[in-house]
Amino acid sequence: MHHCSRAAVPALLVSLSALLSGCSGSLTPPGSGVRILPGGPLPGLTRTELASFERGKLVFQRRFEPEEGLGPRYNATSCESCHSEPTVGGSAPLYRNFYLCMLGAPGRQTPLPGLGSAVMPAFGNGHDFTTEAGRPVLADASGAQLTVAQRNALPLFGVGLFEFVSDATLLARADPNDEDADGISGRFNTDGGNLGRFGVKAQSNNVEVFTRAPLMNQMGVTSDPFMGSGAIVSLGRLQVSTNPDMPTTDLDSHPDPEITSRDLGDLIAFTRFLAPPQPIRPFSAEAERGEALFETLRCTACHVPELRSSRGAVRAYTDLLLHDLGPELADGLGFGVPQAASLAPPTAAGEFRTQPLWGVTLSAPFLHDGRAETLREAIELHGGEAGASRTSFQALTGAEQSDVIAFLEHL
Ligand code: HEC
Ligand code: HEC
Ligand SMILES: [Ca+2]
Ligand SMILES: [Ca+2]
Ligand SMILES: [Ca+2]
Repeated sequence: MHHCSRAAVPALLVSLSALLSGCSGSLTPPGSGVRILPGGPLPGLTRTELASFERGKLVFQRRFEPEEGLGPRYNATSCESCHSEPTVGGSAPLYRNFYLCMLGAPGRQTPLPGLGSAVMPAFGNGHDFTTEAGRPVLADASGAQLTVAQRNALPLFGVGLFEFVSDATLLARADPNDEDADGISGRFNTDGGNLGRFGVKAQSNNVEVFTRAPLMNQMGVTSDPFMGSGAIVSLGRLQVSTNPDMPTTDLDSHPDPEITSRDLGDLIAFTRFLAPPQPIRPFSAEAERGEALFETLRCTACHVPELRSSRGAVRAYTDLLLHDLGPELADGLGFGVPQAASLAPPTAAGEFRTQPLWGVTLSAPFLHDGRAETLREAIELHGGEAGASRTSFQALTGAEQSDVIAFLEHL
C-alpha cells in the first residue's frame, strides 16, 4: 500500500502521515480544500448537553473489565473498539467484523440456542456452537435453515440527527410498490412499532436502543431502559436481547445493570450529538462535474442529498429507506418489520438501508460487510433497484467515472 495515492487521508492527519511516509503534500486531491477531522459535538448544544457529550465520549472509550460486567460473552471491550477510524465515533477495518447468525426462514428467524440476539460473540465461554475458520457452525444443526452474514462497523458521525427527521419526511419518500414506475421502490422498516432509522436495515428507531443493544450484544454489559413505552417491542428480537422496554440481564456474577443510568445517558448523548463530517470545500472542478453526474445517474433517487429535520438540514445522502440491491448483496436476514409491499417480500432479508455518504471516504471498507475496498467497487456491486444506476455509471468514460468518485471523496 502506498499511502501517497490515498486522497482519503484527512488533512489534519496529512502532515503526520506525510512525515512518516516521506511523501509530503500529495495526500489531498489537487484543487481541493481541507478535510476537517470529524468527532466533535453538534454546534449549538446547551452547556448541559455538551458536558454530557464529553462525559459520554469517555464512557464510549472505556474498556470494560469482567469485574465491571464485561461478558460473559463479547466481541469487544469498548464501543471505541469498533468505532475508532479515523477518530472516536468512526468505523473500523475489516478485522473488527463480526458474524450474525439466525436459525429458520426469514420472518421467523431466531437467534441460536443460548444467544439473545443474532450477534455471534467471538470471546467468552459457554458457546453452543463451534467455528470453522471463525465462521459459526452449529454443533447440532438439526436441519434448521442457518443464515450467516458479516457486518462491518458503521461510522456514527451525524447519525444522531436521524432521530430529528420526522416520520412524515420518511413516509413521503417511501414508494413500496413503485407507483411512479422508476424501478426504485424504497420502503421503510420498523422495529415492530416505530419507524426505523438506525442499523444497516434501519431496524432500530432510536439511539437509546442502538446503544443498549451493542452494550448487551457486543460487550455483554446489561442496562436499564430510560424510555419505557417510548421504545416498542422488537418483534423479530432484532439486535435486542429482550424487549427494549425491559432491563437486560445476564448470568455473570456482576449485579445488573452493569452500567449506571448516568453513564448510559452520557453514552447516548455522545452518539446523539456527534456532528456530521464536514464536506471538503470548495469542491474541485472534478467534484463539481461528479455532483452533476451523481444526479444524472439517479444515485440521488436513494442517496437523497438532504432530509429536513427539526435540527436543520441533514445532508447525509440517504432516504433512510430499504432497497433491494440484488441477490449478490442480499444477506438473508430479516430484521425488523418492513412496510407492506406487493413488490417485495414481507421481510427485509434482501434489503438494506441506503447507506449515508457524508464523509464516506473516511469509512472504508464499504458496504454492510466491508466487501468493497474502494468506492468504485462499492458502486459496481449495486444491483437490483440500483442496477440501472450502476449500468449507467459503467457506461461513463473513465474520466467521468473519476469525477463521480472525486465528488464522493469531497462529501
Ligand atoms: C464489535 C464491533 C462493534 C462494537 C463493539 C460496537 N459497534 Fe456499533 N456498530 C457496529 C456495526 C457492525 C454496526 C452496524 C450493525 C447493523 O446494523 O447490523 C454498528 C452500528 C451502530 C449504530 C447505528 C449507526 C447507523 O448508521 O445507524 C450505533 C448508534 C452504534 N453502532 C453505537 C454503538 C455503541 C454506543 C457501542 C458501544 C456500546 C457500539 N456501537 C459498539 C459495530 C460495533
Ligand atoms: C436503489 C437505491 C440506490 C441507488 C440508486 C444507489 N445506491 Fe448506493 N447504496 C444503496 C444502499 C442500500 C447501500 C448500502 C448497501 C450495503 O450496505 O450493502 C448503498 C451503498 C453505497 C455506497 C457504499 C457506502 C458505504 O459507506 O458503505 C456507495 C459509495 C454508494 N452507495 C454510491 C452510489 C452511487 C455513486 C450511486 C449511483 C451510481 C448509487 N450509490 C446508487 C442504495 C442505492
Ligand atoms: Ca455482563
Ligand atoms: Ca419508485
Ligand atoms: Ca450481570
